[in-house]
Amino acid sequence: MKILHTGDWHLGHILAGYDRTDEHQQMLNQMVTIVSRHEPDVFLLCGDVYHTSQPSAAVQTLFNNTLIRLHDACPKMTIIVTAGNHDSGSKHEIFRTPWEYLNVHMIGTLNKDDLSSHIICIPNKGYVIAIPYTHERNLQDGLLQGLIDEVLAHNVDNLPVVLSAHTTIAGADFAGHEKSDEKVIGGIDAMSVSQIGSGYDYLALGHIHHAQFIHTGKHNVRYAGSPLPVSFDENYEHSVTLVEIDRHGESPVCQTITIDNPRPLTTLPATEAAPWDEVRELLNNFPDDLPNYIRVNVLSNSINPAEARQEALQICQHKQCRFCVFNVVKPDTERHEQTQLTVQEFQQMQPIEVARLYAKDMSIPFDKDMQALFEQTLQALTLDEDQA
Ligand SMILES: [Mn+2]
Repeated sequence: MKILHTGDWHLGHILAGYDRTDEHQQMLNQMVTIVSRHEPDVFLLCGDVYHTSQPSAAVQTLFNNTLIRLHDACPKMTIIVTAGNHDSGSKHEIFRTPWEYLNVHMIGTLNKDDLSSHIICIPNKGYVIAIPYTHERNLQDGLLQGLIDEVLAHNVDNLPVVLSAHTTIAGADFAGHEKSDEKVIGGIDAMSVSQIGSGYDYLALGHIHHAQFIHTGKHNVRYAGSPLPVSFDENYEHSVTLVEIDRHGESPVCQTITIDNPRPLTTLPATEAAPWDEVRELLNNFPDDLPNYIRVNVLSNSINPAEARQEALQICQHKQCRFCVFNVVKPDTERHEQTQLTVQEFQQMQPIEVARLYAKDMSIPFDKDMQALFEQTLQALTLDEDQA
């Protein structure tokens, strides 16, 4: 069985106010080309089709037209699309029945009343157990193992068994994702790969945007990653994965196919932040004809970000690039000099003193107007408290 494993398309994503439809269109064209060239048995899209649960009509049309093009590029191919945490699971299934006429399976929500509906049999090729995003607790009580066992009981021909899920697996490289700690990524609690169960030949994952294998001793648990970067911190190569499995019990053979990004996300400088004079120079020297998105990291404790940002926008005005983010990074020494207080000291301070210290640490001017505003707010709050 040959599977094209992808996920996290995030169609409809707007980056710093810029519409990304053109890039998405070019990425989707590449998908169609890859399908015509490799003719997979299964096209597996593991969640986060859209960036929001309310994609525009135009974005939904773009996706639906793409499904038709993928089908036409390889009519014998089974297309499986699960919903991710960014998608609306119920909307994902609205046209589930008509799509089945084109061998497209739209799996949006976990159907606990009919779990077998998640098993998709690809005649003479293999099985795919397609699980959409669902709260992690739903996956931790042996539910997946039950489904795997059900497939194995029927799999008399020893065909390959693939499981797909949209979740956070502990031990993955989460670079590029916002995290509250090492356990919760993009709002999904991490689970260990052993909690998923065993007996599958390949676990196709969505949610983490960095393409990677999860270390299990075997190369059979993988995030395909997103085909295009969604944030500036996803500064790694983006691709899809072509997976081939001969028979149940045999190791999958994986090949990554790079997706070209017509508008790369570029951070200036590429590594450490630098003073504005240097960054301005980099921006001035940035080639006029490159359409990249730009983020700058400026090292400073005194800069006026509004003014400097305006200057950056002016420099970019006559270039093809799209200026996005002006990020001010404080020098290390400054950051370390931040005020440290004991709990006792803190409790003895007046609110205005705390505010003054905070403003100093954050390099926010705390002038007479700000002081007056603070006193006013404090008074209003104290009044509220008294009334309550
Ligand atoms: Mn995603």
